Amino acid sequence: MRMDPADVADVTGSVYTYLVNGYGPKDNWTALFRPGERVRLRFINASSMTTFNVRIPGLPMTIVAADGLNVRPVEIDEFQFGPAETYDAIVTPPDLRAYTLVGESIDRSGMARATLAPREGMAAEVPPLRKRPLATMKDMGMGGMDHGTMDHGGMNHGAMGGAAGSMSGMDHAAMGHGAGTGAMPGMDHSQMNHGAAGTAAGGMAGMDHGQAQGGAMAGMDHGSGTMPAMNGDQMGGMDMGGMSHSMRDFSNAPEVKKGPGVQTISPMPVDRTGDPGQGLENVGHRVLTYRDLMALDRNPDTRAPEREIKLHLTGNMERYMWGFDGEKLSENPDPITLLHGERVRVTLINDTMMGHPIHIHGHFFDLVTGKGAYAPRKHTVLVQPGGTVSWDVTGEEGDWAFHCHMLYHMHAGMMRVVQVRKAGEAAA
Ligand SMILES: [Cu+2]
Repeated sequence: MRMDPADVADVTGSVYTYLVNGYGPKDNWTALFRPGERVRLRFINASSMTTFNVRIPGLPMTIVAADGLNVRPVEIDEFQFGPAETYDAIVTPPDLRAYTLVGESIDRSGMARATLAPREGMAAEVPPLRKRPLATMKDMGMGGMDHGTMDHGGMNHGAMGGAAGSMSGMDHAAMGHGAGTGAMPGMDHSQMNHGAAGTAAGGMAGMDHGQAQGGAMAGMDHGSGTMPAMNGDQMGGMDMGGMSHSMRDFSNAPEVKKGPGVQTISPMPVDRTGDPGQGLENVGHRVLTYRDLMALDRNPDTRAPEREIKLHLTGNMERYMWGFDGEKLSENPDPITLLHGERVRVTLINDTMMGHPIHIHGHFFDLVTGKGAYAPRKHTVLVQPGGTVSWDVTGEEGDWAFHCHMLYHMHAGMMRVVQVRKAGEAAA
């Protein structure tokens, strides 16, 4: 199992120049303001493959619309958005100075840059790219890990000494292994596949179970620190068994078709609509989350859903395969069928380690984030890696494209047709 925690974006700043309104960073597209004036900025992620982190250092943004529909104003300092998402922000630059508009790609390999200024020719400091984020436990679908009970029983460290070192860059600080005592005292390793984590000595060399308390791992004494610095050699002969397939355990996803197109199944995916987005967990200022959004107007349809459709976002990052439920469109051209006017809950489960902006044509859906009749309505939602998102939607007659808005993911097959018909009318 190769899970590269640095594989945050498919196409990076090494090949892309990120643009604002068609202009590169050095062109410095500039919009003018009068100090004290309220300015509405509409941010449209019109890229084919890039999730951006957007901020204007020194200038708070008040988000007033999402995907073109009004939301209750919420003031933030940064937001992350995927291809096809839009946010409208009100800013009120107070003084005669310039501000840099920063659109940093999610992997921090490059930046779109523009300027807000009182006069042409002014420019503000352009902040350096921040440190590249690495995938966390949550990004690997282990966000729902039960911290209450320690169960290393099924853990297979047997294959852990090995070669690829594909987890060598893994952020153990975020995993809480480093802290040992507090962060993950009850971590259930039974769901965790370290099996193919990387055979290289040092593949997980930084992993420190030494301080972990109360482990039930037979024959392994965490308490006394017999393994203060776990590494490939030390783990080489250990086989706790039962873990070899747990990052690809289809019993967690009975809807998913087994095959090479499914590299991982999130063992414990969680609702991540309250998270700020990959890499923005600790940036030290306010970052928008989907849970901050609330529709300004009452939702047009507030009925409870009559049924639920679960769809897994699946992929193989090594082979560049993407699909829904383990199949690309060409393998499963059958439409997802709804009745006109039918109220359906769609739950998306991201079994990959990459965020996917999932988009449906012809509809706005109501994100299920506890906002009742004022659910934020969108046409695209970025499903965080290892995360889930639910939305309720009312069928509108027609044949509608439903797909990941990462262009290459869509082309690879992460796409279906949603076919909506009036009751009693045959499908075409
Ligand atoms: Cu995608």
